[in-house]
Amino acid sequence: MSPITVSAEPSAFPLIPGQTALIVIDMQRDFLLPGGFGESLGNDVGQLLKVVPPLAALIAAARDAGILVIHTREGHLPDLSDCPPAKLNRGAPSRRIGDPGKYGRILIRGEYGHDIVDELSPVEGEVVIDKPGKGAFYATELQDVLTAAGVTQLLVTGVTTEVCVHTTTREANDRGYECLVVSDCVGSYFPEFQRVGLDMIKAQGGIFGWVADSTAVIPALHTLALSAA
Ligand code: TIU
Repeated sequence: MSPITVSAEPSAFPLIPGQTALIVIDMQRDFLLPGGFGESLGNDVGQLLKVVPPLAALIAAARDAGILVIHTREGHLPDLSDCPPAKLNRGAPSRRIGDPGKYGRILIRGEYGHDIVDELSPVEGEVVIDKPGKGAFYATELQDVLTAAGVTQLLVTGVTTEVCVHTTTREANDRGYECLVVSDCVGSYFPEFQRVGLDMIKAQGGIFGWVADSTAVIPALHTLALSAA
């Protein structure tokens, strides 16, 4: 089957049937919910919550098209043995990884706050990658999952744009994947980082990826679903 092109910046993005996956980065309660870890650090979680409706629509279109959906969660083992001191000791001393929070121990695997928001829950057959770092390739099985599935094209979504989305996109680009970052399906606590973060990806002829809105990607997924039917 020939590629379906998505209108994107800086150029059209080839969405190749059988070789495309959607990655949903860290849409966790700890980052998104009022009263959670993100908000306790002084962040405006509304900036992230607005990503949920378009991302839910994009995930639904990806499921219809039969493309692989991969979710990631940032977090650590309960004994924190996978959390470097450099990460643990950073940030507000009152709220550190592993401390008790409104939704359980902060960013600890198995806690309520560590899991994905209800609206975007993975369904059976989808891959969930637990990652200790910002990038989804570091110390995870992601590369093996993508290789086994024959994936070369990634639709990248989730939070936050300039942290885990950027790190993962850069890691993927260096590993030879073509990445389309879906602009309204990624979010930052900081509006200026959102804008500049997206600009940085597509600058210099697409220095480490492409950028398009979900209104450009969803019709392409619908075309893919029809061609697969
Ligand atoms: N997922 C992710 O981006 N983790 C962060 O810690 N992001 C912040 O912006 N803090």
